[in-house]
This record gives sequence, C-alpha cells and structure tokens, in this order.
Amino acid sequence: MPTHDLVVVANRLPVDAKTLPDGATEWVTSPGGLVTAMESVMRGVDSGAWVGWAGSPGEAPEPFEADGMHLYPVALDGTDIEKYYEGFSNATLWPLYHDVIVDPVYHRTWWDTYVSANRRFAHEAAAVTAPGGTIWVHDYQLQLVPEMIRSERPDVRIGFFNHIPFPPVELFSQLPKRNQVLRGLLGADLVGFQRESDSLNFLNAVRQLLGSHIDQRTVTVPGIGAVEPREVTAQTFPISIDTEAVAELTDDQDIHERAAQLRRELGSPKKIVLGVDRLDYTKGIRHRLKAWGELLNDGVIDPRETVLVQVATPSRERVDAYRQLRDEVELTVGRINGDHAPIGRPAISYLHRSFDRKDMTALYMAADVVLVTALRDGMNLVAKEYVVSRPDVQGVLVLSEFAGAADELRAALLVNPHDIDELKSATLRALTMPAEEQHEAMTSLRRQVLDHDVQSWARAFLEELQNAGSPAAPV
Ligand code: GDG
Repeated sequence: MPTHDLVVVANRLPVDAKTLPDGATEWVTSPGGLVTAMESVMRGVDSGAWVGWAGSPGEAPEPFEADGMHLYPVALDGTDIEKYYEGFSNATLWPLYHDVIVDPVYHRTWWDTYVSANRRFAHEAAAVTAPGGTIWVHDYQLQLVPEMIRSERPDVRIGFFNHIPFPPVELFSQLPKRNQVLRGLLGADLVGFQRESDSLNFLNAVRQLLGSHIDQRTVTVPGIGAVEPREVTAQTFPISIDTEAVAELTDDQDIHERAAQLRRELGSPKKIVLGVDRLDYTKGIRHRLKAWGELLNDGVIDPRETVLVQVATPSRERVDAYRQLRDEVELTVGRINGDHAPIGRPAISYLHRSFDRKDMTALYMAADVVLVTALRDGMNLVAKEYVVSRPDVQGVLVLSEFAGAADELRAALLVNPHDIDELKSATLRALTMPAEEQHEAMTSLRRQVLDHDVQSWARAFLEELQNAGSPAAPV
C-alpha cells in the first residue's frame, strides 16, 4: 500500500460524487475552507492523503486521486450512518458540545457504532501513513481516532482539531463514556481548539475527570507497562477562510453585476439584511426571526424599504431536532410574511437551498447588514466571509458573543442573541449606522481576517504539531 507523509482524517472526503449521463461517477471537489487550507499545505509536502467517507452508504469506492490529492474512502453502511453519524455524533455530541441548546440523546448502541466507525477511520489512516509521518484528525465525529492510531502506529505524529466548541466540564460530565472520549483525544500529540475557552474547558475536564497532571497547556499521560509516559499539548487555533479566493470573486465584474441584480430582484429596497446558516438550532435563526418580527410589529422597520434575506442551507434532515426546527422556522417566516409583506414582495426572502460560491459572494456584496446570531458556534465562517467580501469597506456585521469569531472580530456589533431587545436595538443601530462609522469598523474587521487566513491557520497548527508532545517512538 502506498504511504504518505501527511494524512488528513475527516468524516467526509473533500469531494462529492456526480453521476454523469452515461452512469459513470465523476468526483467534484467540495469548496469548503478546510479543503482549500489542506490543498495549500499538501502542495508543500512530498505526498499528502485524505481519509474519509465518500458520502453514500455501502461499500467504499477504491482509493482514487482528485486535484492532486490521494483519497482513501472509508465505508459507512446504513447502521453506521444512523448510529455513528446521525446518532452519537449529531444527536448526542453536537447538542452537548453546543451548551445543550436541545437535549442530547443518549443510546448505548450508538456508542458501540461510534467506536467501530472510529476504528475503521483510524485503521485506514494507520495503513497509509509513511514511517514517521504526520496525521491530522478533524472534529467531534472522530474523537477516538487519535488513541486508536497511536496503538497501531506509535511512530507517527498525531494532531486533532475540534471545529466545534468544547463544553465546560459541568456539561461534558453528562456524556456517557466521557473518560473514553478524553483518552481518545489524548492519543494525539496536539489537541487544537477554536477559542481559548474551549482549550481551557478541555484541560479542566482532563484534570477533573482523569486526574491527570497538567502543567500550563501540557497534559502528562501516564505510561503503562513498557509504554513511556507522554505529553499532550492543548492549544488554540482560530480557523479562518481562504481570503484570496474571496478576493478573486469580489474582483469579478460579473459578480458585482449579480449583486446589483439581486437588489433589483428584491424590489430595490433601501436596505438588505442577510442571514446565512446551515438550518441548525445552534445558529439562533429563531431568535433572529423573533427580533425581526417584533421590529416589523413595532413599525420601526418598513418592509417596503428593508428586506431580510435568510439563506437556510438544508442540513441533517433525518435528525428529529432538525425536522422540528425547519417546521418552526418555516411557520414563523410564513406568519411574518403573511402579516407584513407588501403585495408581490417578501418581508423575509427565505431560501431553503444551497447556492454556489458566486451567488453567495454576490449576496454578501449586496447585504447592508449581516446577522450572525448563533447561540453557540465553534467559529462561524460566515462572519469572516462577509467582511472579506466588502472591499468597498461598507456594511455592518452584527455578531453573537457566543460565536468563536467574536474573540477576534471585536469591531463588530457584538450581541447576546438570547436578549431579544438587545438584538432588536443592535439591528436598528446597524441599519442606521453612518457610512463613516461603518468604514471604521469594517477596516478593522477586514484587517483582522486578511492578516489571519486559513492557510496561516493550517501552517500554525502543523508547526506546533512538530514541536508538541513527546518524541515519537522510533520507526
Ligand atoms: C463548523 C462549525 C466552524 C452555507 N450555505 C451555503 C454555503 N455555506 C457555507 C458558508 C460557510 C460554511 O458553509 C458554514 O460555515 P460555518 O462556520 O458558518 O458553520 P458550520 O457549517 O456549522 O461549520 C463552525 C466551522 O465548522 C469551521 O471550523 O466555523 O463553528 O460549526 O463557509 O459560506 N456555501 C455555499 N452555498 C450555500 O448555500 N456555497
């Protein structure tokens, strides 16, 4: 089997299958930030690979190459998808790690499948990594993978990055099998988080639940038998976006024209307010709609002059809480439009589908205000995408304190989205902010993101990984 110097392990491969008219499959790179970040890092290594699920149940396709990356599909069958992915990952861990906004569901059989699925990813990664190579594991679906890889391959460096928050120990303690999860993560040399509070929550959980010795950011994992004690570092690496790719789009005259056209299509309102989210209960869409509905009821927003565009990308549609959320959001949008929309135009333009990058950029360019009202969010890339999409240095970002991005984007209008009155007044303030004040805030926001792009995030993580932990076992 071929071996690689750098191997990324994530739940999904960075490609989507497209069926051609003749029935053949074509793999199309999915345009996420992680893919872009990894592409640039992998270009710098002799041989890079990615291990992940290809997106459809059943047997895994044979390994293949796409865009110069070596891809190793991992098989997930219907039971894995139900219990490992929709169950333990998205109905247990996701709500627990996002401050129990909805109740986490605990089922013992989900755990068993989480373990067996994690083992499959770990085994594949261990099999394709070069002697003394580096493995970078991503996200909450794969928390057991670091330890599983280490037991097969003590000679490799292992990093783990958690894209979502790590909860305070008081919440994390609810998790059945919590100590196994912590031990799984401690198989890594470096465990990375979005916010400083996430890193500290993790260290606290390790201290309180495992009783480990911790010196500042370094955990000592005791040795057992012939296995030497090891050190594991926890560190903060706020993820970012591919700013160059955004700049290319904002330079494109067609996209400028598209932004102007979107405004006309919306009835040429004076102000466009935009929300872009996966349809997820963590994103605070209900709170945003409540505030918007009240502003219309109060008569302080005129629906003939101001429109809210809400992109709600379909997500996890087989998980109960997501179905319920969709029903509630669509009922609320329907009511608000019924009460307030002028004839032939919406008060809220609600879009439950995905758009391509060009349309997304045109929307950001057209938006006078973007509302990010997450109740809890690891980072929130929409906030960063918006400011980089505004080379005209105009527009206002309303940003929840509960999104990781709030640690860096201090010049945004920061809000507590649970406080509907505060959300209303921040929205009004954003809608009436003078151009000069917008310019000042936007200058600072843009500088922050342009100086810290996703490539520098990936490089910082990988550099720290080479220094973190204990020396690897000899090959
Ligand atoms: C997780 C963490 C963390 C959305 N709709 C469309 C579309 N999008 C793109 C956005 C943005 C991305 O999806 C969403 O990223 P977020 O960061 O906002 O949120 P999650 O999906 O929850 O991501 C999060 C992130 O991981 C990275 O670590 O920031 O906290 O929860 O890029 O633009 N893109 C296109 N069409 C759409 O309709 N093309």
